[in-house]
Formats: sequence, C-alpha cells, structure tokens
Amino acid sequence: MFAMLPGAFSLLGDQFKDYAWFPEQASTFAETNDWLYGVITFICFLFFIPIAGLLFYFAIRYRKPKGAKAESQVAHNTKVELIWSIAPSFVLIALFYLGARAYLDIRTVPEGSYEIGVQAFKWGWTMDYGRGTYNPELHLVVNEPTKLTMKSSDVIHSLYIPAFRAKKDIVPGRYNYMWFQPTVASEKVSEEELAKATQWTKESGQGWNYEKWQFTEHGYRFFDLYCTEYCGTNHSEMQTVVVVHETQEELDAWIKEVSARGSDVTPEAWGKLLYERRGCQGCHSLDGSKLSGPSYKDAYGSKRKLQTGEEVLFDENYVRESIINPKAKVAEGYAPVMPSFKGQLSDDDIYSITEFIKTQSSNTPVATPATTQPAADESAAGETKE
Ligand code: HEC
Ligand SMILES: [Cu+2]
Repeated sequence: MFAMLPGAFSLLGDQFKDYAWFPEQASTFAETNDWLYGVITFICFLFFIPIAGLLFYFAIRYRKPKGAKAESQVAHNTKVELIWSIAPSFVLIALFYLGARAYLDIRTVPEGSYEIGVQAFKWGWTMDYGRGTYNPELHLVVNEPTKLTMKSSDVIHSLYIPAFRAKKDIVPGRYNYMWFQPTVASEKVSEEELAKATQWTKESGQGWNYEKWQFTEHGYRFFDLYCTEYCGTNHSEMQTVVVVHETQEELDAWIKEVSARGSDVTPEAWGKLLYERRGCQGCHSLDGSKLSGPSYKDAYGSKRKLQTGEEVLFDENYVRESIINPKAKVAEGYAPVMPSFKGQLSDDDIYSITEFIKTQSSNTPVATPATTQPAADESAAGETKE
C-alpha cells in the first residue's frame, strides 16, 4: 500500500515544487525535501481551511440571543468520531513513512563517496582535500556522492548549504559526517569579467570580495555555505562558498593550483593570500584595531608582553610558534582562542606569512638575540615537520 503513496502524493507535491520561496535545487536531497515539504504543507491547508471555515460557520449559525439559557450538548455519534480519528492517523503514518525514508537516505553515506575533511572554527572553515591541501572554499564534482568528515576546533558549529538542503551540526571532540550529491555544476564567468574583478582586487589591496562579484577568484559561480549554529561574535560572518566542477579532472586541476605557492608568486603575496584564506584575517587586523587577536600592524620587531608577564621579541620564531602552538605563549590581554595550524601550513606557508607580517611593520628588522632563540625553539621544535 505504501508503495503507491509516492505516486499519489507526487501530484500534490508538484504543485509546490517550483515555488520561489526556496533557493535553487542543486542536490538530490533538494527535490525530495521540497516535495515532502510541499505535501505536508498542502495536507495542513487541506484540513485547516474546512475546519476553520466550519468553526466560523457554526459560531454564527448556532449563536443564541443574549440571555438565552445554556443547554447541555452531549449528543454522540460513534461512527463519525471513529472516521475522523482513524482516517487522519493513516495520513500521519504515511507522512512518517515518507519522512523516515528521506531521513535514512540523508544519514546513509553511499560507499565509495568522494571524501573531503572539514574543520570549523571561530569563525571560518577549512576544507581538507588531502595531501596537505587546505582551502576555505568547498569544491565538489557534479553528480558525485560526496562525504564530509567534519570536526570543530572550539564550539558547536553547523554546516548548512541551502541549495543542497543539507545541514549537520559539528560538535567539538568528535567527528560528524554528512553527505550529498550535487546535481548542478557551477557556471564559469567570462574571461573579461574575471579579469576585471582580478584587476579591481589587485588595485584595492583587499581580499577577494565574493559578495561584490558573486563568483570566485577562479571565475566560478557558487552556492552559499553558512554556519547555522550561533557560535559567538562573528557567527554571521562564518560563511564560505561551494563550487561544483563538471569533472574530477577540473577539480584536481583546481586543487593543484591552490595547493602551494607557484614559482611566480612572491612569499609576501602568498602570505597575504593565506592570511585572507586561512582565517587569520578574522582575528588579526592590519590597521591596528583589536579583534580577537592582536593586530599585525607594527608587530614585527616589537616587544610582546605575555600573559605570564614575560616579554618576547616578535620575530620569526615567535610567529612560527604562535601558528603551530598558539597556547605556548599567550599575548597579554587576549584569550587563548587561536586554533593551532600545526600540520595545516607548510614550512613555505609559514615563511610566507612571516614575510607578509614583516611588510605590515615599520620597525627595522631586528636580528633574533641569542637569548630568546632557544626558548622559542624548544617548544616548537618537536612539533614542526622540518
Ligand atoms: C580565532 C581567532 C584567531 C585566528 C583564526 C588566528 N589567530 Fe592568531 N592569535 C589569536 C589570538 C587571540 C592571539 C593572542 C593569544 C595567543 O597568543 O594565543 C593570537 C596570536 C597570534 C600571533 C602572536 C601575535 C602577537 O601579537 O603576540 C601570531 C603571529 C598569530 N596569532 C598568527 C596567526 C596566523 C598566521 C593565523 C592564520 C593562519 C592566525 N593567527 C589565526 C587569534 C586567532
Ligand atoms: Cu559557527
């Protein structure tokens, strides 16, 4: 009997499918979920309208004049009551069946799915494409079932891609999984459009402005990805983009392109890109303003006061240690909220970031005094993979 239900309901669901109140449908879940949502909404109205109508009708039809004596109303019709109790319960069972089926589908990751790691932190995303390639953008292949293995560095976050109708909480201290199958590939914008945006970005000296261009710096249109579990001050900025490639080869080419500094890119420029892409920007300003972390402005070559009362020189070692083991030396006046980037940034990446931080300081570069070097090395040495 249940096997017939989808067919019977689909006529109703189709009425709602194309309504503009939902974003574009871009995964296999999207159609099922919207359809089910349409069916449930339709059935609710189917009951609500006659019930509310009759309520008003009876209230008027059987109204008594003021002062009329109230009478007892205890007439009872077993047949009618059985019908209106049992018939709707079949509808509820049917809805439960359809809902459970859709839910189980969402929770059952198909074997052989393409795997991507996700790290959520206050406030940003780092996707792990394996072999040391990390990027804040989520890149997928169309029609390829994809599994995300997700973890959080701090508090509960939740990954939500409206166009995919896919959402899952990410709880610290454990792995959370989700999967989906994108059905719509991202368009590529024209060379001219991309060139214009690239030029503008270069001249502005700012990071890539997704909102302004509505495509990525590689020229792809994208779907939005949000954190949808309130996680603190900048929760509303915890967003990134999803790009769906036509082929695996195209995705691999993109991964290769973002994986390391090309020979034609200076360390300073690469460091700046990493600063923007890897979430440093959200906590470290360049203009001296205080965010969750200290500003890079004039930081390099200055003396840093630590929580312990000690003073350290802000030099290469300090930067390196702060990135790999941020809790080892905590700057005075700040909470130790910086996530460790150990194993997520290569030596060249850290070197590039350091070169970039240097460009933000007007202090004359100071040679590291011999006395501070051993201390910095000691805590960082065992952890770096040199
Ligand atoms: C969630 C916010 C956050 C993010 C993201 C973050 N940091 Fe930090 N960072 C901090 C805070 C807070 C401190 C100061 C406390 C401490 O030393 O742990 C700090 C300290 C530092 C320091 C020492 C600075 C000083 O002035 O004493 C450096 C260098 C640094 N971070 C670099 C980075 C880099 C590079 C990245 C990106 C790859 C990054 N941070 C990402 C919050 C963050
Ligand atoms: Cu969040």
